[in-house]
Amino acid sequence: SRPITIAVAQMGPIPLTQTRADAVERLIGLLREAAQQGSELVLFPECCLTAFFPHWFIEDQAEIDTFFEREMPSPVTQPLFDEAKRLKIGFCLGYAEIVDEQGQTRRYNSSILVERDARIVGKHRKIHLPGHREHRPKNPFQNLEKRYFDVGNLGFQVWNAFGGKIGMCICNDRRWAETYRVLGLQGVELVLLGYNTPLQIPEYPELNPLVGFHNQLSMQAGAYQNGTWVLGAAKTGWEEGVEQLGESCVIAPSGEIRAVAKTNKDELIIHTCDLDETIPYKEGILNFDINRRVEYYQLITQQ
Ligand code: ING
Repeated sequence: SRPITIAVAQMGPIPLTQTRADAVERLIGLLREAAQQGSELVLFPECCLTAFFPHWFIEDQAEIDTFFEREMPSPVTQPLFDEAKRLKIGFCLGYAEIVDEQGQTRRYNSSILVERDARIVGKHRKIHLPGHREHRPKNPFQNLEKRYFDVGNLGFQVWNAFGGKIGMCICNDRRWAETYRVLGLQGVELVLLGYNTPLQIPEYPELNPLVGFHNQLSMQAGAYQNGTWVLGAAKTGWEEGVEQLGESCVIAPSGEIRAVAKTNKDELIIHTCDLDETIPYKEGILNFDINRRVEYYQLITQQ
């Protein structure tokens, strides 16, 4: 068996009044508690340094840019890296990234994978940006990720880290079968993701009662169909007038839900994931080499 003990660190709301330093303090608290309980890796949510700003229409680009990190680590986030290194614990951190690429300013919804020596060993930039580009003033809140972020340009990658093959995706990525399959084709054994998921879907309120079900369904299907662990960390609770789903969870390669968060606040779920639980699926029923019939799948990659 190849056990890895992971802490899924669910976070309650980050109000606009909370500074990045406040948020980092909370992250360090969760990290310390996770280390105390023997975790090697802590999974933090999507955009875990600030309020989830795509929920509001902001006119001024300079104001929008106040939610982004120009460097990682930066002086305000360095204490998290230092404490993690001292405790010999790795982490996965979601944040809004602003970067100059070939002379162009680019803005991504990003996450990094940091090993136990504080080295950044992987980065993902969210590819499936949900919501809408234009302001919808009639909606109780917005989802302007298409307006504020560029589509990620790093693909879906898998890294050799923590003794296994680790992949990342972010929030809406988890709803797309292709996300898990592209990771699965690279042998992923454990997918780390964070999410900010409102409990209301303004355009389709009849789906509101299913938000929790669809969250679990998406991750359970991805896990089973690709023989991988899938761990999801929520930013939950009432954040600036938007109530968000909690139910952070640990999903096994069998598709079973092994652990779910109980509260809508900061909460740790500690779970030891045996990466060898992937074997019966990867070698057997979901063995891509002997069972997959790619000659019939072309439509999937066409517009
Ligand atoms: N949020 C939501 C998510 O994909 C959403 C958007 C909510 C889409 C509910 C569909 C239904 O979980 C982010 N940040 O992607």
